[in-house]
Parts: sequence; structure tokens; C-alpha cells
Amino acid sequence: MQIALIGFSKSGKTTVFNALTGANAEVSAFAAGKDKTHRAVVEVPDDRLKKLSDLFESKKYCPATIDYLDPIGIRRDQAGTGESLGLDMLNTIANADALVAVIRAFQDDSGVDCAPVADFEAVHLELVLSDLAKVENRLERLKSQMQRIAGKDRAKMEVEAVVMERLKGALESSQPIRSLEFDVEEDRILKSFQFLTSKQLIIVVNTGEGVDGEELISKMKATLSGDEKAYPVFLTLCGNTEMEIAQLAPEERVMFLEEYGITEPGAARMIRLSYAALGLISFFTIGPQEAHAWTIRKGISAVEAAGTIHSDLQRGFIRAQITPWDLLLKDKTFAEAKKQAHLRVEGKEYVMTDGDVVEVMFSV
Ligand SMILES: Nc1nc2c(ncn2[C@@H]2O[C@H](COP(=O)(O)OP(=O)(O)OP(=O)(O)O)[C@@H](O)[C@H]2O)c(=O)[nH]1
Ligand SMILES: [Mg+2]
Repeated sequence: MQIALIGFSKSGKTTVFNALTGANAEVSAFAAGKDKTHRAVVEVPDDRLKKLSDLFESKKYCPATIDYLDPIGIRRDQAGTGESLGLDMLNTIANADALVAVIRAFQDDSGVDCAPVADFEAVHLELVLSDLAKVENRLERLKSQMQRIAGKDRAKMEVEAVVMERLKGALESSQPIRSLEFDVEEDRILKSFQFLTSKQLIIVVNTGEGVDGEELISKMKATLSGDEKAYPVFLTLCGNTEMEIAQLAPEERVMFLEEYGITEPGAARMIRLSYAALGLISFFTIGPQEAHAWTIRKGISAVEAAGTIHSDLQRGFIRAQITPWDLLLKDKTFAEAKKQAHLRVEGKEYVMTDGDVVEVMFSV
């Protein structure tokens, strides 16, 4: 899973990136060199996998991971033009599964304004404008092509043009694409465009000390209209403090968190919220060789889940043995889980549940 940070320059993106990834201050200085996207892979903390791995004394520990990307920020002087995102940012965020917009809600002596609500609206507008430009471009091309082509190809283009007109209407009234419903065919058309407002958006309100983040979030929500589904997920944190936390040794971290009254570090909160916002769950494959967590979307069937492990497992899928992680932990072995009827045999259509331990039977 890829999560990309966006936001105006000097909103604290790199600081938040360091907080999320535990990257150190030197790396941060390097990233502030502004000529390159910063990238780090983070393990998704999962107690369940840890316990199962200990139980089976697995040689290899393979948690799920998240790829965080920190591209060059949006230029303030170009805000509202639809071109402020820049090529580096556009290329970086095109493939991301979710976008995290960092909003500056702290004051320092840099002379940069602290106007979080306005910045929030401006970032939203940049994303809308970027998609709108793409849609208008596409519509123009479709129209000129449709004049020259007839038959089946033309019919296909007409379907696409209808979808694009719908997107145009929504974007012109500031509605993000993720607030619209599409059928399977329309979804297929949309996929290749990688529209920014079709991605899940998480807003990080990066507060200074003594700033009421929750109040700011209410104000930001008040600027949004209409469809509940279009609302982004909000998260408030203090970038500087969280960056310090991320760089502490685990023993020191506990003390620091207590001192600041932080119950859950921002990095962990972000992962939890991202999983929920994207509708993701985990299943596990466990044995003496390897304890492995796999990330899938909610509602996926056993045969599709097998495909995330290896395409052979999907192709040659026969059945899956499923044991809920907590019952396996209690029973200690698959043999005992079977005896207790906690290990179930399921077919292709079985819908995976969070925390399933899976063994796929297959033949290719
Ligand atoms: N007081 C305070 N300062 C912060 C906070 N987060 C970031 N800063 C400061 O704001 C400045 C800019 O932070 P960066 O993290 O480099 O911001 P950026 O968005 O990555 O900036 P560019 O990459 O240059 O666009 C730095 O001096 C940070 O120390 C915060 O939560 N509180
Ligand atoms: Mg930066």
C-alpha cells in the first residue's frame, strides 16, 4: 500500500513524514533539499502476528508494510491555477492508494502564514482542478475522435464520454470523484486515469503547541458540502513532538508518551485510520518457516485472497483451511484447532475475515 503526503510547502510534510516513518533529522534535512521525493517503508504493527510468530517460532517475520512518499510541496504562488501540484508531486501521487494532506496549523518565525482552514480549502481545490483539467482534456479528445469513428468503437467512446460529463459536473461543483457511485464498467474506465479526488483523502492538521486541533477540524468540515461519503478523514497531531517520539528508543518512548499525555503515537493512529478509511483487513499465513501478514480489501473471497499470496494459488485453488487467529493461539497447533473444530475448510466463495489464519490447498 502506498500513501503519499501532499500539501503546501512548509506545511510540515517532511516533519510529519519523519514522525510516520521514524526517519531521522538528517534524512529530513536531505529531503528539505527539495529536489526529490522522499520515500520510506514502514512495518504495520500487529500484535496478533507477533504472538503467532512466537508460538510457531517462525524463522521469518513478514509484517504488512506501508510505503510513505513525501514529494515536493504545492507552490503557494501558483495556488488556484490548477498547475501548482508540479510534475514531481503528480508523478509521485498518481499510484498512491491514499493521499495525506498536511495542513499547517502552527506559527513560527518563518513568515509563512498560518491559515489552516483556508489552506484546507485550497488543497481540496488543487486536487479538484487537477482532475477537472484531465477530464476536460479527455472529453475534447473523445469528441474529436467520435466524429471520425463509427460502430462498436464509437459506442464505447460514447459510454466513456457520458462518464466524463458526469465527472465534470461533479468537479465543477467541487465534489470529489470518490463521492460518486459507479458500476463495474465505469469503474474500469476510471481506473486508468488515476484521478486524485477518487483516492481516499486523510487530512493531518499539523498543530503547534496550544492549538485546538479539534476546533479547526470542525471549521474545516463546515466548509464541505453535501454527500457524507466525500468527507475526508481527519487527524490532528503535532508534527514536531511526534517526530521526536518516532526517534526515541522504545523504552524512552513510553515515558515520553506518558509525560505528554499521548495515548497512541501519531504513526500508529495514521495506520489504523488508513486501514479503516481504505476498508482494509489482514489475514495471516503462519508456519515454522514464516509468519506473514497480508493486506486485502474487506469483502474479498478466499480465492482472491490466495491470489495476493501467489497467482498459482489463485489459479489452482482447491480449498482453504481457515482458523481465526485467537483460536489458533489458544489451541497452539493446527492439529488441536482441527480437533476443536476451530479449523474450518472453506471454498472459493468464502469471504475473508480480519485475522483469519489461512492455508491454501491448490494444484497447478
Ligand atoms: N512549531 C512547529 N513547527 C513545525 C511543526 N511541523 C513542522 N514545523 C517546522 O516547519 C518548518 C517546515 O517543516 P517541513 O517539515 O520541512 O515542511 P515541508 O512541508 O516538508 O516543507 P517543504 O518540503 O520545504 O515544502 C520546519 O522548520 C519545521 O521544524 C510543528 O508541528 N510545530
Ligand atoms: Mg519537505
